[in-house]
Amino acid sequence: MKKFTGVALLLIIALQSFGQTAPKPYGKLPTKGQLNWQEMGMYCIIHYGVDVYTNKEWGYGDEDPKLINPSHFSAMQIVAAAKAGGFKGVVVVAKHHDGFCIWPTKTTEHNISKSPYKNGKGDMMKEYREACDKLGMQLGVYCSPWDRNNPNYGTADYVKIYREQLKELYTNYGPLFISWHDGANGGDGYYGGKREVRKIDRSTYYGWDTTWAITRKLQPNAVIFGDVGPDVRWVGNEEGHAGETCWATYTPHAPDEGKKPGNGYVKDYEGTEGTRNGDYWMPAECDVSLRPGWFYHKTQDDGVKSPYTLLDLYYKSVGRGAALDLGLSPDPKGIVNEIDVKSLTEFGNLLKQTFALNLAKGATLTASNVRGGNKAQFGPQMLLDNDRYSYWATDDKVTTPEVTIDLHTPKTFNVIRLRENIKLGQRIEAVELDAWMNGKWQQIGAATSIGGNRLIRLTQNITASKLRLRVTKSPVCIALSDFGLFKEPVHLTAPKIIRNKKGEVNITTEAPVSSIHYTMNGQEPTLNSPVYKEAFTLADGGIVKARSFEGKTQMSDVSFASLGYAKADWKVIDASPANDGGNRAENAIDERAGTLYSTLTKESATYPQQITIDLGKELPIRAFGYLPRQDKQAEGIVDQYVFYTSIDGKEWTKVAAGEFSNIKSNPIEQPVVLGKPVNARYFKFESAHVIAGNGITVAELSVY
Ligand code: FUL
Repeated sequence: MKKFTGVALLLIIALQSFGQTAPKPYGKLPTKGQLNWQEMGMYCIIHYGVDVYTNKEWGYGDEDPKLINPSHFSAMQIVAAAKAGGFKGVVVVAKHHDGFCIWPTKTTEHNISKSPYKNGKGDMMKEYREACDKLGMQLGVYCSPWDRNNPNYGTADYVKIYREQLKELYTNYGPLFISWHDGANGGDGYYGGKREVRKIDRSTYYGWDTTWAITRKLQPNAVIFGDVGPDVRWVGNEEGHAGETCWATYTPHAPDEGKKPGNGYVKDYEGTEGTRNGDYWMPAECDVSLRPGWFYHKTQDDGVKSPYTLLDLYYKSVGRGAALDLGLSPDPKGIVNEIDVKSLTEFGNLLKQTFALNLAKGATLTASNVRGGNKAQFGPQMLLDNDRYSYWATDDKVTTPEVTIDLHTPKTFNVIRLRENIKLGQRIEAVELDAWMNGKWQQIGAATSIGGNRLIRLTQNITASKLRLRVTKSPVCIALSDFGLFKEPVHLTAPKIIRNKKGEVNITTEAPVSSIHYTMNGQEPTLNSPVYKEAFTLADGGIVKARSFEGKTQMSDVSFASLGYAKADWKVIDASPANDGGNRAENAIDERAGTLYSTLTKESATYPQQITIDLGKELPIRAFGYLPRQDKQAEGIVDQYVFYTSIDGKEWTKVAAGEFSNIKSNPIEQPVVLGKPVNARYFKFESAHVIAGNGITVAELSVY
């Protein structure tokens, strides 16, 4: 009997301290594929295809496969560029909206075998597979659902073709970590020569459930990305940032009440924050391009994001529990341009320098509560091992515990990292962080929605030897797996370049620096370049590059502005009536991106609508620029345009017409380069089509 009680007692103790007492999971939980995706944190999406040679963002579908003849295509070089940036994988655009397939598919003739590349024997997907294997990178695929080439697009036959394409990609190029499904659809296209608009029901046409079942079967460990997931959701912008609060759970909603949401048919702005206690574990992916556009355009060589801009995006995506999906754009030669490689490599180095050393290593941690008193399994020292799934847990009733971190000696840091063991769900809603400074606790930071990864980046360096983390809101007991302290290398922020309506260029910095140097010949500013002392006039426009310096050794990233003609003497001489919200036509030429010319009305509008401008004198014109509204609204954004010019304001010549591709998701300035330069004193911007609403909106028009 005695023996029996002893064994039972031991058993009870054992059960209490191990396994059995682990907290109950909370809410929706990630799958194996989603855990892998979370651990990756960042990957690149590669856009290379016919658009590189036609200088478009969305090909029409009538492009000649013979355009694909790159002299130096190298999947190794491209994947290595991503790796140098610290990225863990690549998503390859195997087919974009233009329908051209970069693998020898059996589903359509419109593929690489019809191109001169390797005499029609090429297979770029295979080359990416091999490069990823050699470099230890993961591979994913993007195959555009919208296909502007396929004659069957819009019918059930096309959906079968699309699924066949996915099957080929899944079968021949796995293992894949992601299958990426785009929601974009502009309607019109070549469609086998019909050149017409084809409308689909975005809620039902693709039969997503059936398509996803194919992914599950052939690539069970891949996550499926789309506006509606189901594994990873679109964050709702192409700027690369998630919400300050960002939940891993999400319930997508259709724009129209009672309808089923689908890719391209969702209230996409809701993806930025996600849904607390949403119906699905569906964390956000932040896709953003290294360049202004997704495809390579020579004219955008100056627009490559700098290492510190990328670092900022890293904090706003990966640092908010989302993933960073950075667009790389191989050039016409078929490789990532050296400007891009330089920025990627420097960004990768910045990440390494920042995160190599966890300054909290070796600290003594004291928690206000440890689950079941079982320090060996649930104690706070679990925060400092490198295991994302070992964790500090509290008793069921304790939801707002705190832990002090004694660093023993003063440490200087500006980044704090927190992670939950997401195998038990996303639990914590808010935390606050204090440092022991000048004899008392002082709050230095706070965060909401912790999840798989949360980085708090302080605007100042803090030096302290004792810290305290307080969980201030959680519906259940906590399961926190990581506490990190890091310090970014010292850096100067790049100056801002702004031109006013008078044509004066101002270059400013957030804080004083010892000097700002600038160039106007396209070259990188050095200490030998002219020093910026005061505003200067740049009537004819040009490229201004600036950089701040502290002493002789420390320098910032280069900032850059491509400016058109100054607008001091410009006048609006005619325009479709502005609405009564004060959105006058003059706002389109006031050099302020934040003000709007708008003709939006509640009633239906009549098109075309236009704005006509007098430049004050005759000027040679190479290109126009249309900057859409920058306030995240879609109403009135023009996606089909015509530009006219005139010498005398009476006789007009149509000099350009076309489509602003992808302007909804990526509302940057749209360049319209003329076939050949023209001389004119007047120009007219006309539109007969907008992406939403009745009427047009213009943030700014420029002439280059
Ligand atoms: C968008 C597309 O329309 C763009 O062209 C690009 O491929 C981007 C990644 O997704 O929705």
